[in-house]
Amino acid sequence: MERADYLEAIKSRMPEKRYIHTMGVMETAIHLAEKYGENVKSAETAAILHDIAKYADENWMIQIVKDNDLDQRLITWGPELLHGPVGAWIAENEFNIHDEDLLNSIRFHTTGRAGMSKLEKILYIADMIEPNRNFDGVEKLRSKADEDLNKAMRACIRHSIKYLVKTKQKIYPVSIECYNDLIELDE
Ligand code: DGI
Ligand code: FE
Ligand code: FE
Ligand code: FE
Repeated sequence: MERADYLEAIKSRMPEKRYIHTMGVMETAIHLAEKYGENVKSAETAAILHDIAKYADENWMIQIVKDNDLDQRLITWGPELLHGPVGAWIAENEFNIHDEDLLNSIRFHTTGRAGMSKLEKILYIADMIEPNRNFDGVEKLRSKADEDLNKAMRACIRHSIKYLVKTKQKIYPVSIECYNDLIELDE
């Protein structure tokens, strides 16, 4: 499928604001793929599909997790963490995408994980810094993303963990593993 087909397919599944966010992630992911030598088409497709499950029915998503032997902790973690793994399931089963790296980038776009691939980092970062994001500190993350992909990834996961602590949310162990994996990088 081409860009226009994917965009058409996601449009009816999300409110306009999320669609605009998705276009921003697409633009940013393509830019990062060009800059860091990743497959541009993979980055584009992953970005377009990354939030496809964001508005899916929670009970349906829980059923997907149960039926497909996904991490069962997702069931009790609340809806936010379901849409990545379930989005990857939709990409595979509805859009016939079997590129495991592309699927993983969707699967882990909310939590990150230890040992992320270049494409996974690109999508995680693009999701966080796309032009429509405007939280405190986003400019710093944007300039890091233009300097070094790993340092940008570390800054992004650090920002996420800090945010979760500040808002008193429980932290999914996979996010902690991502943080630990990157924290040893040289400043
Ligand atoms: O889907 P988006 O809004 O574009 O972005 P996202 O997929 O990165 O989702 C962000 C949400 O996920 C945000 O509300 C924080 C939440 N989140 C990320 N990691 C964790 C988490 N929530 C909990 N409880 N634990 C986590 O480890
Ligand atoms: Fe998301
Ligand atoms: Fe994110
Ligand atoms: Fe997103």
